[in-house]
Amino acid sequence: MAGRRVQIIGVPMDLGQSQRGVDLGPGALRYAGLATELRRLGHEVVDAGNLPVPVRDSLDPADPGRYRKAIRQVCDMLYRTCLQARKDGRMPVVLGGDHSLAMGSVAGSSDAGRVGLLWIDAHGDFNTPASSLSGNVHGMPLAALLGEGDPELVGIGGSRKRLRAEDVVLLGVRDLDPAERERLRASGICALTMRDIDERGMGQVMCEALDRLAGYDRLHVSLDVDAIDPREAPGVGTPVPGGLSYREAQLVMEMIADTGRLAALDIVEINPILDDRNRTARLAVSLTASLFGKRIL
Ligand code: 6HN
Ligand code: MN
Ligand code: MN
Ligand code: MN
Repeated sequence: MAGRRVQIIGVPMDLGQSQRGVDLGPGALRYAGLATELRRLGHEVVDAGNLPVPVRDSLDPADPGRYRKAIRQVCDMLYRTCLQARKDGRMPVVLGGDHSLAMGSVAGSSDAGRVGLLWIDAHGDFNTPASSLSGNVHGMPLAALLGEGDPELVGIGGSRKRLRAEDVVLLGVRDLDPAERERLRASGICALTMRDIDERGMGQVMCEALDRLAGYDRLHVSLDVDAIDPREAPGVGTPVPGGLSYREAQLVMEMIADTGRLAALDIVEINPILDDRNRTARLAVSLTASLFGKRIL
């Protein structure tokens, strides 16, 4: 997949969760050499800088809405930015920031026509305010994209249901809240869990994921870095043991690259404050390189 035109969009947003530091993710990914690596692979890269995101300390910490209004505004802005990037012939690569930003980026992808969504995450992000134990919005974006939950979040980028259950594959799941788990089971979403990967191997599971998404010309990949095992990726706010190994994660990216159908990428939930000398961001850059066509041989 040589010669893609890419637009990097930073979204330094930490409003969707409680652990501070994920707003520093875009810088960490840039310092780890994301643009350089993509250019080395023959892609043309424009870095659009960061979207203006309210600093959390400037907002009311007692906000009963958990910053939903501000998150909504940022996501609406990201939605429009992604649409414009596509109009300019560029593929959006969105640097988070917490995963709530995907309500904007995926809405942008789905506006351009049918899109298959591969949500790579230790979590389901399928809570609604009613099912969530934490109240944190970063546990809700996938539900909102399917039209469920707080109308403020469901309406991002205009008020329609963005995706159907069959448009989505979840990969790497291993930590669901009790009510979220029931919601996910009832939804009909294809969730490929760590157990599936243990039993059948990553190669087989990725074949199944790509089979499910075979009817889509465009794939949106939303990579929550906590999908990867915390031994490899310690710089995340919600680490869960038992995640993807280094090679499993690379294979996921390599197999998506082979489809030639990548349409957009989010890289979210990197927390540089919790990281070990930017190791997690460097891993994310290496995975992005595989996704953009870097091959072993
Ligand atoms: N993420 N299920 C938990 C919650 O608070 O709703 C964790 C969500 C994590 C979200 O990592 O993007
Ligand atoms: Mn997530
Ligand atoms: Mn997660
Ligand atoms: Mn949890």
